[in-house]
Amino acid sequence: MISDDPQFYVQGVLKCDRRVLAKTITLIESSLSAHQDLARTIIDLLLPYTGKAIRLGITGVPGVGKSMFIESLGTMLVKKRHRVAVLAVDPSSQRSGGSVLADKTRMEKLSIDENAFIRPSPSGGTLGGVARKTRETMIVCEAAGFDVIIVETVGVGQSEITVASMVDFFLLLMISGAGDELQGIKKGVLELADAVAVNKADGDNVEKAEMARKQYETSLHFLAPSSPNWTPPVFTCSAIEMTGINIIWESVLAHHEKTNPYRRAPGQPKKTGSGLDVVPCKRRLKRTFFSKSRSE
Ligand SMILES: Nc1nc2c(ncn2[C@@H]2O[C@H](COP(=O)(O)OP(=O)(O)OP(=O)(O)O)[C@@H](O)[C@H]2O)c(=O)[nH]1
Ligand SMILES: [Mg+2]
Repeated sequence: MISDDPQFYVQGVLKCDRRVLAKTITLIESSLSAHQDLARTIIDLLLPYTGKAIRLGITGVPGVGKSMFIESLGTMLVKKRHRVAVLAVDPSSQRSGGSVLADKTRMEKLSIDENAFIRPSPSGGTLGGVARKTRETMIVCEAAGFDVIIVETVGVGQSEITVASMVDFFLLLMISGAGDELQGIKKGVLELADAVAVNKADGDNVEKAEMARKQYETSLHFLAPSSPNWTPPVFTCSAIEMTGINIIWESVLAHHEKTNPYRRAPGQPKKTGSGLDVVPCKRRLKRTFFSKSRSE
């Protein structure tokens, strides 16, 4: 049963009632115009409760280990008392039902953690449509109190650029032993990255991963940095062995400090007397958000 009372959803989301949270996202993903109108009203009412989360985008070619990396990072973060929401952007996918389960099994620990929430890609649709749904779903998750939102995107074409524009930090995962062409990574994507991590640095692969790390460091040196006060670092990590994950998270936090000096660390209480005019800022954000949604 779909209720048509926006307050039913708003109050449920604010209490982080998972059933209501899932229903709200279903409304956002619905193509019925009545559902979309209701979703828009709900988002409008939830917007004042957002702005506290760190949004992290993760990209890389299929099989590079994005889901496994998110499983490792996510379980580490919930141990640090963060609340983690994981969303996926894959406009090429028609997945629903069964493959939801497939994605969840790759995040076995995270999917059963009460401080985590995993939502697979909305099935089908254009990239613009999927991006709008993802942007709105991020807002709902933030309002529900998730302070780290991780978006997994498949490394094909335009979707990285779209996701990079929606997140605070964009991490590119690579593997060693495959040339850039093989990994389908264009120079443009490397330019968008706030950090690069060579995954699967385990077993016999440790040395090769370190060599690849150095190569990417050199390549990045010749590119214009994404921000004047941030040089993208290059790491090695193993999602399976959970090594190198913490240092990447520290880099996310360092980037957050440097590029958002007025923002709080995720989940931290509001500082009082900061002198910042929050309300006009939110209004501006809201305007930008809706003008973007409409143009898609
Ligand atoms: N050795 C090793 N294997 C890994 C590591 N991370 C992932 N894998 C393996 O790589 C394969 C793909 O991992 P996924 O996490 O599903 O990769 P993905 O990038 O999410 O793939 P798509 O969602 O299909 O794009 C799986 O068989 C994993 O077990 C790692 O750190 N080391
Ligand atoms: Mg995956």
